[in-house]
Amino acid sequence: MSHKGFQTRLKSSDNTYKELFKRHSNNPILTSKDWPYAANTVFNPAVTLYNDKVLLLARVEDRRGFSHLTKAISEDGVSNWQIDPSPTLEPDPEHYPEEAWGIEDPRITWIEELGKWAITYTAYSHGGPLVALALTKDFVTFERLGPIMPPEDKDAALFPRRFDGKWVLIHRPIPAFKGAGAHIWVSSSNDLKYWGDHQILINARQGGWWDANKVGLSPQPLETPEGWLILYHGVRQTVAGAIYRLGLALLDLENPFKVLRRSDEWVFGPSEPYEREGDVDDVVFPCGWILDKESGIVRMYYGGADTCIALATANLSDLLEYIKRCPQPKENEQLSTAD
Ligand code: M1P
Repeated sequence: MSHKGFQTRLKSSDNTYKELFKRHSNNPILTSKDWPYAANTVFNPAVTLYNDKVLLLARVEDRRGFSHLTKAISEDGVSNWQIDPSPTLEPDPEHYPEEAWGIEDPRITWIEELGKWAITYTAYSHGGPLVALALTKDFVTFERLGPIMPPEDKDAALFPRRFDGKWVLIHRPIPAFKGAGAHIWVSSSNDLKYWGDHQILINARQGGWWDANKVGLSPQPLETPEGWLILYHGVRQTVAGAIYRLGLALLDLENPFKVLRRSDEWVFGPSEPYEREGDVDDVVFPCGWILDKESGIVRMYYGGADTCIALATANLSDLLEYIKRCPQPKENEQLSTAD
């Protein structure tokens, strides 16, 4: 580790790691026990503000192992959740065969130009997981645009506006070529349906790195005065299984194909019992975050161990101060796996 790398480490004055995110004391804030109907697990929720309330669109897994999406709304984003009494968005394999084994891991982006929310989600079937898109005005009725990326591809979210006239999508394909690594890609489109200009945005590192071999976007990109803040997961394989942790990156505000900064360290990882033990141990997996503009507090909603929903908060100013001290990726580093 270079001296420069050492300076960007998250350290407190007592020589322990400084935590940017603080877990809520009520965690886990939602489990299957809170659900109005039988569910195996509730996890990996997308989040947006809806009528000034916090709206979660949770992944709900049934005892077949198939998932659907159900919304939960709360004034304070912590308690008194009004949960739909039945699935809000269900797989529809008759019309959308790519959803035969369920729909998973949504991300929500408000699109001002359309006056609609865009929901990107993983549709799962015999063909493998792929990225699908639906639009909604009310989280009651949904307009499906169907598959927008072929398998295997997931962990996708849209930017809320066009860049040079084009929509931009972040996503994570898995290459058929073993050993190539699963990287985060970025693509653009004129119409939200047909995508091109594909390129690697954030590469999975190699070897001993916490984010070696497989990374994926976590929540939707967050617009800040310094650039688009990106929270992504890195998957470390160990003899005891995988560990899902989170890192930060910053993209250029007017050109989201350009990475300005990327953290060397993870900034959040499984440590509490509800993150360490569940259907899949050692997983923290956010699919949404929201910024309270008045207080500058970012609320990150995440799945714990593929079993429950938890909340952690951070000051946007701390996140930006940290990421601005992180290394600037070298020219062409996005295409290189030499790390
Ligand atoms: O089990 C951990 C996560 O595994 C998958 O994520 P990814 O393909 O990005 O590694 C998803 O199934 C996700 O839902 C799950 O939380």
